[in-house]
Amino acid sequence: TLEPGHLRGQGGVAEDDVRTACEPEALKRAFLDHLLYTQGKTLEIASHNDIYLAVAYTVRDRLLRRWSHTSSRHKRHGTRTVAYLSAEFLIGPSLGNNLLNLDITDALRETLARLGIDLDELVRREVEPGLGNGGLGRLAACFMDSLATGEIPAIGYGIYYEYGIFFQTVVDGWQVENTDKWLRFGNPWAIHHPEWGVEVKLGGYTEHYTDDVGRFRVRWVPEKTVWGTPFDTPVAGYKVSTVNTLRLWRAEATEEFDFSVFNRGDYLGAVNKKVTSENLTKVLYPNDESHQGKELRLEQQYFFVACALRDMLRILEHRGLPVTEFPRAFAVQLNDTHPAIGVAELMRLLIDEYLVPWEQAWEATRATFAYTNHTLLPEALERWPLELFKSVLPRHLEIIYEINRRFLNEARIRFFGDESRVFRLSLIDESGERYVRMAHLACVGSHAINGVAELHSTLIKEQLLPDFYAMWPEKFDSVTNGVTPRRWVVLSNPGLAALATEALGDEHWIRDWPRIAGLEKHADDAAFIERWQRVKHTNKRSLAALIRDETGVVVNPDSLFDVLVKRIHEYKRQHLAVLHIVTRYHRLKTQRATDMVPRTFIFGGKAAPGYVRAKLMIKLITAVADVVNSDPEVRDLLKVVFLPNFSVSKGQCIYPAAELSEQISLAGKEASGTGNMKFAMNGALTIGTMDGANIEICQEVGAENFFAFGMSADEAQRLLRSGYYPRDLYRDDAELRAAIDLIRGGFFSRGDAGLFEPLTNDLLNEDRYMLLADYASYVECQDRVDAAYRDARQWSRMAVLNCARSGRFSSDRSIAEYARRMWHTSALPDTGHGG
Ligand code: GL9
Repeated sequence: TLEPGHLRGQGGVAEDDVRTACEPEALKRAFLDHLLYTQGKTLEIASHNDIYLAVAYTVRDRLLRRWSHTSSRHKRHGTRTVAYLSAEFLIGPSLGNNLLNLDITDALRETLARLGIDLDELVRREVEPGLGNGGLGRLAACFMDSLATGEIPAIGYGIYYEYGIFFQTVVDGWQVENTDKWLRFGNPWAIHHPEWGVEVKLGGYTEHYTDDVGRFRVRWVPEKTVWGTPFDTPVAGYKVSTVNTLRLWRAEATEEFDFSVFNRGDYLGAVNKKVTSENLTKVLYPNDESHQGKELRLEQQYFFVACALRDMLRILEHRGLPVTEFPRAFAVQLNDTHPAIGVAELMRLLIDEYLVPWEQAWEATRATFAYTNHTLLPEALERWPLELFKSVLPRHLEIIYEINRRFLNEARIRFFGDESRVFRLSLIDESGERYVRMAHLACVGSHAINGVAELHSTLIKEQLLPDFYAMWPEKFDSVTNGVTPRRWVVLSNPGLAALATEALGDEHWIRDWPRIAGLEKHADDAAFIERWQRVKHTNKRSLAALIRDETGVVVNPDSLFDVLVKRIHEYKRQHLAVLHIVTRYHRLKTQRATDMVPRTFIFGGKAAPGYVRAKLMIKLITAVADVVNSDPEVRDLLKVVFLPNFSVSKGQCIYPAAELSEQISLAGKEASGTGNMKFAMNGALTIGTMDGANIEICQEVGAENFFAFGMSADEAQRLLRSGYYPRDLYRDDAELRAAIDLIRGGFFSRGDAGLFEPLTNDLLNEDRYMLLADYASYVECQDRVDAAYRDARQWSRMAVLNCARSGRFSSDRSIAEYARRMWHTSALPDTGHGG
C-alpha cells in the first residue's frame, strides 16, 4: 500500500495538486511534468510549441475538475440545458481567456518567468481555430462565454472542421487564399471522445412496412453511413466554478460499411469511401451572407445536427429520463437556418425510432426549438433544390411534406380563402424549380423566432416573414446581439481594464458590464482624461507596430485611427469609404488642404473566394493605398492600410487602438453588427448609418457622441421604389464625380482604366447599395469628424462616454434575455456543497 508520502512528487507537491493547485511552485511542477511526460522534452531542447503545449495542458488540467463537477451538478439537478446549435464557433485563441477566467494569469506569468519563459509571448503567438466566417460564428463564441459566466447549463454543438476559414495574404494587392491547417501542431484544448460516437445515415431510400404487431413503420435504408465523434472543449466562466462544453463533431468512415466494400474485393473503392466520409468535416465553407446549394454543405449541416440530437438523447437516457422529457431537458437554439434540419430530424427520431405519435412528437419538437434569424439578404436565405434534398435526406423530405400538409391546412383555416398566402407560407417553394425553404421549416418548428437588433426584428415581421407574423405574432421577438467584455475589453485592452478598475473601485464591472457607466462621472476629470489618452496612445503604438511588421507601412500614432474591419461585402460598402478617401486625396492635390486632420485609414477583412466583386474591392483599397502612401505631397495627412488576415487575434489588437469606427452599411441591410459594439466598448466613436445595432448604440451614447449620416432604412426603400438614378447624383456632385473619375480613369491602376470598371459601372448604373445616395452626407459627416478631433480633450470625453454608455452591449445581457424569454432556464451556480 502507498503511504501518503508516496503520493508526493520530488518537488514536494501532492499528485493531486499537480493537476489543480495554482500556487507558483505547483504550477512550475505541473508545467515541467507536462513538458517531460506529455511532450517528451526537457526545457533545454523544448521548442516554442512544446512549451506552449505544456503550458496549455497545465491550464487545461485546472479546468477539468470543475468541468466534471459542473456536469455532475447538472445531472443531479436535472435542469434544462441550452443546446446552442451552430455551424460556426469562432472562439479565437484560448490560452489568455482561460487564464483570465481561472484567475491564474499572474501566478503563471511569474512561474514561467523564473524559467525564462515569456507567458505573454505564448499568448500572443497562439494559433487560433478559424471555425467561423465572421459575426455569426463570433456571436456563438461570445454566447458560450456568457452562458458559462452566467452559470447556465449549456452545450455548444457544431463541427470540428479540419480546415477553418482560409488564411488571407495579399499579393500584388489581391487577396490570395491559403489553407488554414490549424491542427498541424496539435490542439491541446479539446478532448476526443470516440466512445460517444454516433452513426449518421445519408442518402438511399425509405421503405414503408407493417411490423409484426401491425404498426405502420418506416425504415430509412441509407446509401452510406458516416461515424461522428465529438471533440470537447471546456468553456470556463469568468471566475466561477462552472465549466460548460463546446462539443464539435468530426466525421470518420464507419468500419462496417468499408469492410463490406472491401470484402467484395474492391480495396481502393473501400479506401475511397473512407476518404469521402472524412471529407464531410474537412472544410468550412468560406461564404458569408450567400447560400451555396452544395450537397456537401447540406451533408455537413445534417451531420452535426444528427450527432447533436443523438447526443442529447444519450444524455437524457443517462439521466434516466424518458424521451418525452426531451423539451424539459433541452432548449435547442438554432443559430440561423444552418441547423434547421434539426426540426425534421427530431421528428424522425421520435416517430420512427421511439414510436411517439405524431401529435405528441410535434408538440415536443416545437417546445424544444427556437430560431434566430441573422440576415435579410435574399441571397443568404437557404433553400435546397428538392431533388438534391431528397437524394441526401429522403426520409426527412417525407417528414417535411407531412409537417407542411398539416401546417398548410391550419393556414387555410386561419386565412380563409387566401390561397396566395398559403402558397407563400409553404415549406416548399413552387414558384419555379422546387426548393425546400429552411427558414420556413425553422419558423414552423420553433416556439420562438427572433432577430438580432430592433430594426432587424421589425423588418423580419414586416418584410421577411410577414405571413408567419400574421399567423403567429406571439412567436416573434427581438434580442439585440452583444459581445463579451472579458475578451473584448479585459483581454484585449488591459490598459483600459486597469483604468476602469481603479476608477470604479473594484472589478465587478467585468461580470456586470453596465457598471461601466461609473466612468461617466470621470468624463470631465482632466487627470482621468489624460490617463485615458495615454492608454489609447499605447494601444495605437502597438497597432502601428503590427501594421509595420505585416505590411511595411509606417503610420503615425498621432494621426486619427479610422478603422473599417469586417467581411468584405458590397452591402457593407467598403468602397464608400474608398470614395471618401479618394475625395480627401483629390482635395489635397487640388486645394492644398493643409488644415486636414492627419488620418490613418485601416481596413481589414476577408472576401469569399468566389465573390469577384468583393475581391476587386480589396484590390481597390490596396491600389489607392499604394498611390496615396507614396505621394510625398500627402505626407502624413493620409495613410491607407489593408491589414491582411483579419481574425479574432487581429481584432484584439485593432479595436482597442481605434478612434473612429466605420459602420457604413446601407440602412436595412446589416442585421445587427457586433464589431460596432467592440469598438464602442473600447472608446471609439462611431461614424455610422442608422442600421442594425448602430441605431441602438446611437440611442445609448447620445446623438451628440455619434456621427450619424445617410438615409434611414425607410428612406432608402422609398427612394428605391420611387426610382433611383445614381448617374444623376454623379452628374450633379463635382467631388463625387472627381472621385469616381479618378478611379475609373485608371489613376489608381497605373493606367489600366478597365480594372475597376465592374465597380464603377455598377455604381453609375445600378448601385444596389446606394452608395451615391449617401456619399454627400458621409463626406460632410467626415468633415465634422475632423472638426471634433481637433479638440483632443473634447474627443476623449466623447470616447469615454461611448465606453461608459455601452452597458447594453454585453452578451451577458443578450443571454439573460434568451434565458428568460426563449429558454426558460436560469443559472445553476455552484453552492459549494458537494461540488
Ligand atoms: C450576420 C449579420 O450579417 C450581422 O449583422 C450580425 O451581427 C451577425 C450576428 O448576428 O450575423 N449574419 C451572417 O450571416 N453573418 C453575420 O455576420 N455573416 C458572417 O458571419 C460571415
